[in-house]
Amino acid sequence: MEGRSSAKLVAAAAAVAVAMLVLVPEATRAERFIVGDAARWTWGYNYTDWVIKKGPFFQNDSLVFMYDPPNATVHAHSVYMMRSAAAYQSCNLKAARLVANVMQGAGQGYEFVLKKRKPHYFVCGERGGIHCTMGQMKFIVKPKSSACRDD
Ligand SMILES: *[C@@H]1O[C@H](CO)[C@@H](O)[C@H](O)[C@H]1NC(C)=O
Ligand SMILES: *[C@@H]1O[C@H](CO)[C@@H](O)[C@H](O)[C@H]1NC(C)=O
Ligand SMILES: *[C@@H]1O[C@H](CO)[C@@H](O)[C@H](O)[C@H]1NC(C)=O
Ligand SMILES: [Cu+2]
Repeated sequence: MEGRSSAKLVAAAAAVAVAMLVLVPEATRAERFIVGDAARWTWGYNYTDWVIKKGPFFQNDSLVFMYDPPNATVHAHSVYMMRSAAAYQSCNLKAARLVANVMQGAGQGYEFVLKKRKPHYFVCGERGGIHCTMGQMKFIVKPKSSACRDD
């Protein structure tokens, strides 16, 4: 009798453990990435290459843009989101949306949560697009569904 009820308890505990393993990760396993890692958000770093090495990215992961506010020796940077692949390709900022201004990369940086499963076209908007064209300060991230996270 006693053996059977403790076996039941063990089975119930195991069922709860399995349920938690299945349910918890989806809701909580968002990752946080410092864009460019040690290089941070700066002129001349290859962010396209960084995306290839860091990816895939999943929905609700976040990207942190870190850059110092401008002064006599530090150049200004910013973060814009392009509305189309064509604008991204040509670094045409006309219709771009400001994500973080030249001051917002300071301190802990500016955190952008990848809420939507669509391509996000990030660029630096400084010097009329020159940081985007010449400075390589541009990259595309298309988050996958978190259900596909397999690690
Ligand atoms: C940046 O990295 C990408 C992907 O690895 C590569 O295709 C591209 O040629 C690199 N750009 C430069 C300017 O080196
Ligand atoms: C992403 O986060 C939001 C808000 O915290 C949450 O409502 C949503 O279910 C999450 N989506 C995924 C796919 O994890
Ligand atoms: C400019 O900013 C950088 C980084 O925040 C800082 O290290 C440097 O001392 C500042 N220079 C001047 C001239 O204020
Ligand atoms: Cu820049």
